[in-house]
Amino acid sequence: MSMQITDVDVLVTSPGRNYVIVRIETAGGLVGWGDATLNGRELAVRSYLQDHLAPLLLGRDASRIGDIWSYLYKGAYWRRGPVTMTSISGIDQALWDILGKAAGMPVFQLLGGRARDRLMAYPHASGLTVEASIASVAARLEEGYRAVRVQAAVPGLLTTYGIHRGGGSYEPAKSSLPEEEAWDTPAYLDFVPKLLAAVRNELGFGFNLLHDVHHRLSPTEAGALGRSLEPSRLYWMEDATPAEDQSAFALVRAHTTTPLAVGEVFNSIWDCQQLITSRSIDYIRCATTHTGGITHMRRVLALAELYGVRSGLHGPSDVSPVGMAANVHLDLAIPNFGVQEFMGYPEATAEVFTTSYRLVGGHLEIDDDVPGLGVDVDLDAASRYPYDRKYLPVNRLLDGSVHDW
Ligand code: KDG
Ligand code: MG
Repeated sequence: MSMQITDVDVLVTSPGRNYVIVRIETAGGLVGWGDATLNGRELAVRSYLQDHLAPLLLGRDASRIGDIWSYLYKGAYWRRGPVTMTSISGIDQALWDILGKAAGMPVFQLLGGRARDRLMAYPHASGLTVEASIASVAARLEEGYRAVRVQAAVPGLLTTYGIHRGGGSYEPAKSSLPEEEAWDTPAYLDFVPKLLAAVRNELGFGFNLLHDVHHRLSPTEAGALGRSLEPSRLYWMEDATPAEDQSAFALVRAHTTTPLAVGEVFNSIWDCQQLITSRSIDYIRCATTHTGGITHMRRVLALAELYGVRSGLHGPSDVSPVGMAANVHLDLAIPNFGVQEFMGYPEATAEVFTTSYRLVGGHLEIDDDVPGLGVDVDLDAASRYPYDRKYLPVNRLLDGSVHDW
């Protein structure tokens, strides 16, 4: 069967939120799908793919995945960055999908086969009050989850990351121009230990509890917070300080035994190198979609394994079901799996995407007999949901200065 690439298409669709999807076709008639969604910057990725990568791929052998990866990465001269790496990721996922289909095997088999039967997933729980947040965690436990991330509205602030004011599910990129949120570090630092202690008081310690700081603190503040959260025995404290300052995490680490997770805004192994090799973190959280695809993520995860760092791959609604499938195949095959984030999707997403993985109770399971990534994309349904410009919010301190969001 000819593996020559004959077509590369990029589709931007918005069934409830925007997704950028790559479709690659070979002369032998195989079709591969990849996710290249970059929340709030979708059209930049589409252009990078359509205008700069597609012409380089036509006529190449789709099975030379590693070579194509290096050609696109090293050949650009301009390395790394979210737009470049998300674009390469979309191509890479589609090529693994094609290889699996050519072999008649799911991608996790090509990666070494199942290392576990199912994946522990964690969803989001939140509320406007401590009581509502506890109820939200309890509802998730009722659904069968063994790990839950909890956030709650900080008293005195009009908006808080992770909370939907009007009820319903939280979606951060919601307006056609960025909404501005207000942030007060002292109020947050005072409130969060009480929130997590209340959750443990009410619901006990028989499940994994996670919290996302979303890059808001200095290393000293984060160290102090981590220490005050120790009695609540978190599974992890996420993104405690802005992620690009790798050495900051050693400082946080020195002050607390609360496990640390970071990486959702990273896009290459170089972003994680120091964090992993200095053992400053416990969980690495890159998304396969933003970190160069399966080819690059498996290197990140292999490096992490060497230093006892486990996976907690990013799985918000802005990683499409295709990108989530790539996460799931990797999670299934690696030795150092920790947990998989699964935020869930807007309802209309299911009209466009079908997957061979599914949520059963609080775990992700995947079929053994569906080759490739096991995803399908309905192009007619996708065309009913055109691109809809949406931005993530911007954050300001109470004095008006821009702060990390
Ligand atoms: O696009 C931004 C979201 O992916 C991010 O806010 C979600 O922090 C997040 C998480 O942990 O899922
Ligand atoms: Mg996060």
